[in-house]
Amino acid sequence: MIIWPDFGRAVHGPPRSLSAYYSDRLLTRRAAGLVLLAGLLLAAPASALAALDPVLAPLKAYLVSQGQSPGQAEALLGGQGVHFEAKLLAGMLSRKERPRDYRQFLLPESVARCRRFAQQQAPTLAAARGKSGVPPEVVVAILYIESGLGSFTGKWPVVGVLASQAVLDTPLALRRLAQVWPKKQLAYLKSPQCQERFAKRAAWARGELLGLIKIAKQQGLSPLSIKGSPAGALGMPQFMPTSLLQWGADGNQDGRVDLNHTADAIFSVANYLAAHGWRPGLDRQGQYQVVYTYNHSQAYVDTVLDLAQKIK
Ligand SMILES: [Ca+2]
Repeated sequence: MIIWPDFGRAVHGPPRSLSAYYSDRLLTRRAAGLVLLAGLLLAAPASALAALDPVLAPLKAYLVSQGQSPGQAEALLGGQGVHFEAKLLAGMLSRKERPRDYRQFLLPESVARCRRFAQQQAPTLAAARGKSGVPPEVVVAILYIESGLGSFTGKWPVVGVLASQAVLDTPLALRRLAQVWPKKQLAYLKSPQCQERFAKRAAWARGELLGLIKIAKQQGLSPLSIKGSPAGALGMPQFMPTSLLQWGADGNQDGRVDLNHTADAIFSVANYLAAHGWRPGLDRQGQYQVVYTYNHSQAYVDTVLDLAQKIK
């Protein structure tokens, strides 16, 4: 579930309200935000911000406003490997998302791999079906397309990629982005459409960053240890953090949801689909509508349902 608010994919829950810390020329409360932001930066001890990438520094005040201690916020944003991912973002955001080629997922070897997985995990898949009504082949098809059944869950530090997206509505981030942005598309970077898109994405990413912090706390992990996709999606089903919090399920009943664990991943996908309307006996159109909530792509949904049919 790679959730891109600006590409029309699923966003779960309403956009988070923007903090005044982030008000800048992209938003309406421009002057007040800049003054407040400048004040916050000046008020912080110079040494405290030394380890922080200056582009990410505004997030510290936001995290503190959301209940983190200054020390926690600093440790997080100044953590190893955490910096503004200008090149990654320029690559992701400077062009329209290209339609993905889904044909590979329907090749005979893909189907064979899914069938082997379905056999190996038959008891877990059956238990998940018993609880949710979602058939094994649909769960397996989604896990295969999302992460190759766990082979590609992403190696990006999720704090860094979410924090980078969370400051997309600040002037400093835009300046850094402009340095690596394709020259032919610089006019777009400065356009109101782009600024509106970035403001939405930043608000979304701040919510996901808070979600990630919550997950880490629940699981007794450092948020800095969590790896995921370039957008911040996690584990075999590629849930965003807030989706994990809302629909993650503890399949192996060890008291925590670990989406890199097969049983938890299976139960979480089944739980998500059931919560979004999957019922036994749904026709193809009904199934389509449910899977579409997972990823707003026609090609994606068709491939999930076609692959499921072949696995069966
Ligand atoms: Ca578990």
